[in-house]
Amino acid sequence: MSNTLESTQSMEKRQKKGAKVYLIFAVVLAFLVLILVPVWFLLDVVGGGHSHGGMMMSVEAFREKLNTQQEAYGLEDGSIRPSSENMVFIMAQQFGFVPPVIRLEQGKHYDLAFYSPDVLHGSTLVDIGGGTLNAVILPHRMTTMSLTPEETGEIRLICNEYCGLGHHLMKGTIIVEQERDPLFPPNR
Ligand SMILES: [Cu+2]
Repeated sequence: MSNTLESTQSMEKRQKKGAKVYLIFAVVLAFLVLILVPVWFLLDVVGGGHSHGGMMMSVEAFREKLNTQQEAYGLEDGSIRPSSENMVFIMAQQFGFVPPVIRLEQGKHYDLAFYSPDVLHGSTLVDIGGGTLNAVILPHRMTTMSLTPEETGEIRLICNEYCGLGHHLMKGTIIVEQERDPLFPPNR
């Protein structure tokens, strides 16, 4: 009788010990994940799309790039028609994208460089070939995203990271224009 009692007690002890080991393991694992998530973000393991995050830049330096781009490719309607040979600079800020309308050429490869001068934003290109492209836009860092639009039409650009009261207003448009005849470039 006392023997059975003893073995039951030691079994309970063992079970408790086992539970403790599990608990410690779980806590350690939770900590590891907690620490690794920001590291993954920086290494671009999570976040999706073909995006590259991380190049630090001052707001002034990025504005300078925007101005140069506007002078070279700005159109009267406020949109830009950039060359695929240069990086396309886009400011993601509270609460909009600058420039708000970007004209790209069908079939050309573009590198879009997003930059946030204020808080964390996320840029999502909706409806490209039935999918979406996402990038996390960290403040004061330039994040690039590659895109080769195959179909003409409009691609919506929205913010996917709550960034304040006007978050839902944060929208832009990419207009994919027909492939151009290199001998007859469009009027600027
Ligand atoms: Cu936002």
